[in-house]
Amino acid sequence: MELQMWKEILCPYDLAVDELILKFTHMREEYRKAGKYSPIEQIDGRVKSISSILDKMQRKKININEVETELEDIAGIRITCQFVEDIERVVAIIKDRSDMEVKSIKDYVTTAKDSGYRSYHMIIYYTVHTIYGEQKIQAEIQVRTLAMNFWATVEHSLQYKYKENIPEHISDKLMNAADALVVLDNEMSAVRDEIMDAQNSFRKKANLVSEILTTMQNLYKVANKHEVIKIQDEFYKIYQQGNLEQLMHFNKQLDIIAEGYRAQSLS
Ligand code: 0O2
Repeated sequence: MELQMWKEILCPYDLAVDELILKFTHMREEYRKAGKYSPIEQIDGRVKSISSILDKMQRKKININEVETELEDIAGIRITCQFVEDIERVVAIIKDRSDMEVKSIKDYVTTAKDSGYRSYHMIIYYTVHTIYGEQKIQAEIQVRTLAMNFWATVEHSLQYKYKENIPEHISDKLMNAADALVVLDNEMSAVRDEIMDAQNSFRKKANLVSEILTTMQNLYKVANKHEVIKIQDEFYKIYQQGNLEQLMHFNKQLDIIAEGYRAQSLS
């Protein structure tokens, strides 16, 4: 097939990957802005390269006419989570969405592959709108923890070097590492609540400080400079004390002052 034809075939997959990355990234930001814990930590995506498509077609004996139906992972999204428990939350979110229809699932988290590989795979149908109209395509979403991702990334690069024949002493070590990562994931789950609490307070504080700074910036434009400097000094004092409750109280007081100036400017 000509290169130009490949580019045309792959164009809707490029769009799907861009859209899906944007949607999951936005989802993560929504959680964070609301001061909530996000089950999504990292999002990556790619359209399979033409050479990888050709390799897989050869390996799976797929005819060129059936490439889009038989190759389910031309568009690939990878969602990385901090904890194993987050994987099922992400899966539930995807199942619940009306713009992503789940076609099939492979749960290599409950049952790892023989290689030691662990990850949760979902094949979804996703509709994109191109200049030629709507197109329903397939995409693979891999959901895994940071630890599982570390292992898979390293092992994938070894597969690239050794093709199918990773030497036994290396695959033994990889199996040991895979077992160790299960232990690591379980240990991290045991302190999940602690870590989530710490991360939530950190984000809440960051959101609050950003809100306060925006209000102060607006006050600079309308309020008496001396008053703003006094408010600013007060803010630094409270910030240094590091007490979230006090910062929240300060933010409320600041809102009342800002509201006063707003009302004045309207009258
Ligand atoms: P790439 O380069 O990542 O795109 P299979 O028949 O097992 O080869 P299939 O039927 O497509 O693959 O489904 P499966 O098992 O769900 O695997 C899909 C993808 O999962 C693979 O895509 C890999 O990305 C990843 N994967 C599966 N098994 C392993 C493994 O043992 N180690 C690592 N590191 N990744 C794995 P591709 O097209 O094979 O590769």
